[in-house]
Amino acid sequence: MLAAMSLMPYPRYASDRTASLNGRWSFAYLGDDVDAARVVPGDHSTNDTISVPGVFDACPRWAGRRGVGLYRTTVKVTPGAEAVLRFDGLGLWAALFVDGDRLAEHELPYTGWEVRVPPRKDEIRHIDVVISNVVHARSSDLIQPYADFYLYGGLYRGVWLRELPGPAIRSAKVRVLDAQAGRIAVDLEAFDAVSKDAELAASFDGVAPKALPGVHWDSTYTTVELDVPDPRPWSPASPNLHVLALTLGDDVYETRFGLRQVDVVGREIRINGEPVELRGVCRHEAHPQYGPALPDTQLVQDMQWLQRLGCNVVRGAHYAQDPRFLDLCDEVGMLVFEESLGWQAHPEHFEDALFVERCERQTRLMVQRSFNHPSVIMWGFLNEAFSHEESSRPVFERLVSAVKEEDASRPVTFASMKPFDDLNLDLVDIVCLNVYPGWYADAEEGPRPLHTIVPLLDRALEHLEKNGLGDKPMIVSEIGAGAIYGWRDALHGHWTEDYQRDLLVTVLEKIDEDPRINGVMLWQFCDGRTYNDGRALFRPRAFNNKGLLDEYRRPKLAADAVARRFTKTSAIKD
Ligand code: ADA
Repeated sequence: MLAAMSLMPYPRYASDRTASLNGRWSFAYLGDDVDAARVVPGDHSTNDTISVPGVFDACPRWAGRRGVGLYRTTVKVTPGAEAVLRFDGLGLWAALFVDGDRLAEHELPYTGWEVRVPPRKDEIRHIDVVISNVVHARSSDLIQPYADFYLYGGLYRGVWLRELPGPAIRSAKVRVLDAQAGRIAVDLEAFDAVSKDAELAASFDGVAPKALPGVHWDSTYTTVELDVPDPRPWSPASPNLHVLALTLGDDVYETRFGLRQVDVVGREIRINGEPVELRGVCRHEAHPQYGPALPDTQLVQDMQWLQRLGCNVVRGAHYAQDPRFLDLCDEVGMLVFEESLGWQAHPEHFEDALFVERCERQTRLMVQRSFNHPSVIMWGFLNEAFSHEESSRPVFERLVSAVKEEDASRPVTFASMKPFDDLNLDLVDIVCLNVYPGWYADAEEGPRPLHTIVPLLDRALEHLEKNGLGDKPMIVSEIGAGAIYGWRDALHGHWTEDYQRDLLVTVLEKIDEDPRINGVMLWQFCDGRTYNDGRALFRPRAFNNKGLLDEYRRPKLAADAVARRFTKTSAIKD
C-alpha cells in the first residue's frame, strides 16, 4: 500500500496507488570530468544527503560546480505492480535507472518527464537518477552557455510514483465548449489499448462518480462530452475551479480545470468575452539558495508579491512552469503566458534538425501538461530567437502549427527582440516585443536617456501598422532597467533604484495612455543569478539586477511605483 502526499500538483491519482518521492535522497557528486552517459550507478556509493526537490549546485558543498551528480532513493511498491515515475521538471540532463536497469534519458530541461517502470516481484524498488549540469555549446541543445540565467543541475520539482492497476488513464484534456453553460469535451488517452466499451465513470467536485453511457474507445483514445453540474465560470476576479475525477476500471485520474474561453478579437484579448489589459511581470523560478527548486512556501510568497504589485499576469520566463505554481495561479486568478525553453537561438540551431525536433517536443509536452490550467492564456516558445534570419521561418511555422494542433483554443505568440525586422510576426495571434529603451543605450543618448522610451515604442507600433500587423494585439513582453538593491544616488543614474523607478514609471505612463498596447510584462519580478564568467562584467554581482525585488524578495523603489500604477490606487506597504 502506498501513501499519497499532499501538495501533489494536478493531475492526481488514487491515493493508495501514489507515492511521493519528495524528501531526503542520498547523493554523490561524481566529479566535473565525468561522462554522464556512461555512468553505471552500481559502481558508486552515495554518502551525501540531498533534498528533493533540490539542485546540487545551489548547495554550499557543490556551489557552482559543473559536472555529474547521482541521486538515489528507494520506494515501497505493491509487488508485481506496473508503475510510472513522474518527474515534474529537472535539469539539465538525466538518466533514470530502476533496480540497476537503465530505463530512459531526458534532455529537455524544465519539461515534465514520465517513465514506465516494468513490474517486479520485489516490494522495494531502487531508484538512481544521474544528472548532468554541464552546458555544452552544441547546436542541438535547447539551452546554451550564453543564456542570461543560471543553469542548475538537479531534480527541480516533485517526483512521484504511480502504480497502474491495469488499464489506466494517461491524460485527460478538458476542452471548454461553452463556459457559461458548463459544457466540456474531455479527450482521454490510456496508457495501453483498452477494450472498445471499457466503462468510464466521472465525478465532478467530489460528488459520487456516475458511469458514462456509450463510451467508445479507439485503442487508447476516447472523447466524451459532459455537462458540469453547477457550472461556475473562471475569471481573474472569480477563479472558480472544478475537479473532474475519471475512473477506468481500478484506476482513478483527477484533474482540475476552469470554465473560461480566451479569444483574440481584432486588437482585443478577451476572457469569457471580457476584454482584458495585461499588467504584470516576467518571472524566473529562482532563488539564490534553492536555484529553481523553490520550496512551496516560496511559491506562495512569490504569489503574494505578484498580487501586492498589482499584477494580473505573469510571464513564465523562459520555460515550462512548475505545475505547483500553475495550480496557485489557477486558484488566485493570476493569468499566465507560458513558454517553452529557449534563449536567443541562432541560425545554427534552426538548421540543426535535432534542435528543432527537441524544441517541438518540449513545446508539445508543455501544452499537453498545462492544457487544463485556466490561468494559462497564451503559449510561446523560442524567447528572443534570431527571428530576423530567414532560416528561422520554417522553425517558427513548425512550432506555431504544433501548438495549434495541441491546442486550438489559446493564442500563440513568441517574445521577439526584433521589432523592426522580425520575419515571423504574421504567424502569431498576439505580437510580443522585448525592448529595452533607456537601458541598453548609446553614450550619445546622454545620461538618464528616458526620452528614448516613448519614441522607440511609437516607432515599433508604426512599423507594425505599416507591415500589416496593426490589427493584432501587441504586448511589451519585456522592458526594464537594472538596479542594485539599496543603491540610491543623487545623480539617479544607471544602476540606481531611482533610475529604475523613473524608467518604469515612464514606460507605464506610455502603456496606460496608448490604446495600441494591450499589456506589459516588466522585466523582471526579482533579481536572478546569471552566468558567472567574464560576461558578468555586464551583470554586476553575476545577477540580472532588473528585478522589482532583489533575489531575496526585498522590494526596490520601483516595486511601490509599479504597484501604484498597476492597481491605480495607493502604494503597497512593506
Ligand atoms: C532579454 C532576455 C532576458 C534578459 C533580458 C535582459 O530580453 O529575454 O532573459 O536577458 O534580456 O536583462 O537583458
